Amino acid sequence: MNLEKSAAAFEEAKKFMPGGVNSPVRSYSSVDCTPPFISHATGSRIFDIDGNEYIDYVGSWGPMILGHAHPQIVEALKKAVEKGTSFGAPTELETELAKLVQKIYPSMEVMRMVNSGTEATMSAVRVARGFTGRNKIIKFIGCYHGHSDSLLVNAGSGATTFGEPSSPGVTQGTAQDTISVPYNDISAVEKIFAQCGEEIAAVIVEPVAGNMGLITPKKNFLPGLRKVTEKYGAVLIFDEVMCGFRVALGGAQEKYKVTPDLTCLGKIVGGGLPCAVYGGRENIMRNVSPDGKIYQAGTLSGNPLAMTAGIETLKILLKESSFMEKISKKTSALADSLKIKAQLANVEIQVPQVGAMFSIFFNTKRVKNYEDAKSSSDDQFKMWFSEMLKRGIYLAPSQFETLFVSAAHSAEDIAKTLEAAAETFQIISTHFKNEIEE
Ligand code: HOZ
Repeated sequence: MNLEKSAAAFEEAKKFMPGGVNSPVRSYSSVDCTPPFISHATGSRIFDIDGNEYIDYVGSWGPMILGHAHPQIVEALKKAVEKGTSFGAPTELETELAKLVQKIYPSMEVMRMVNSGTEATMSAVRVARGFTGRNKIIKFIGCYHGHSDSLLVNAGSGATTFGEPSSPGVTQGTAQDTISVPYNDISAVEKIFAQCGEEIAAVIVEPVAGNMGLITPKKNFLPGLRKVTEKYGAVLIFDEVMCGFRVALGGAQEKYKVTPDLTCLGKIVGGGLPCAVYGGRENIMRNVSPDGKIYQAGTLSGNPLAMTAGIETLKILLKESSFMEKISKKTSALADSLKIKAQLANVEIQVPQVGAMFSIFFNTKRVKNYEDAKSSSDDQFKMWFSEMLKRGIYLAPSQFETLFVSAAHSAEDIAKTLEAAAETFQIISTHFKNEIEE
């Protein structure tokens, strides 16, 4: 695979941006590869400036559930762009998107549009603090809720990939109000509530964790969080930025039948444009300015292009009643086949999957939390990643991320992916066997 042009573009970019990128994981430094610089993408395929074509399982880190450049969305955006790109004033589009979101997420009685998942979670935490008059929050080790200070403590995703789960620059004063607990450990949460429950404003959780690889909630975990937060009057926040419209149309709250007080959505809700939403119980959300005193604002919030892409995406998702069932079946068949290919090559992997999300851990045991995820083999993953890339399969360059299947992935795409995986597992098997024998 030739990446000459990408390598040159990367060198040029490094002069102007830290690591040559605008989001750390894109630098590929964790996998010692040159990141392909992208020229365009369509359907399930993404193309780099060197002319390489890949089957894409990153999907812009989640939003592209319909595949890239979906014709209906492109058409709608073309029309919208001609009417102006930003007004900083109310439009009917915002209410139209809000109605669609509420139809799918009835718990979001009142909501606010923002521009990114980081903004949504940061604002939801502020609202929870303002509403309860309390300071402390509980988050889970390895969950990533964007890069606001309170939430960048024991965080997953790039923060873990680059070895800084608690970032320098977050003051001790801020960090001390964030209590971190192992994911899936309900008794640890109950113990903390028993110690200082009256000081806790909120519990924020990825109800299906996607930023330490994919980790599913144990049966008692989400109901347990609901119960304990209710008991102590704390706000339960579901960060469904990644798993919303992915594990079920109505996200984890629909799938696991646990209703949070506040929900954060992002990625798919903006159809690939910068957009996120936070919202929930009316009596909480009415405290947001100008109805209430909790301040949050944004020039580009409710931007007409983002609203348009979001509206078209949700309309398509709602139109076909079997959409989620089909995409989930496709993803689970892929996950099962990957396990079989690995077994045939004597490579031990775990492939957790829910809905249209899956990930691969080079681990002999089921991964239930951050500690388990961290015990996965980094060397095997690096080899897996680079060999798959050479074979035209575009994966996330870290085990602490999730992979996404779109409606555009065809049977041929899946077959090609499995063929590449079978060859790659064989290479891993031979390499690591030799390493042990040496
Ligand atoms: N850490 C983000 C996904 N979990 C990466 C986003 C990006 O690089 O675009």
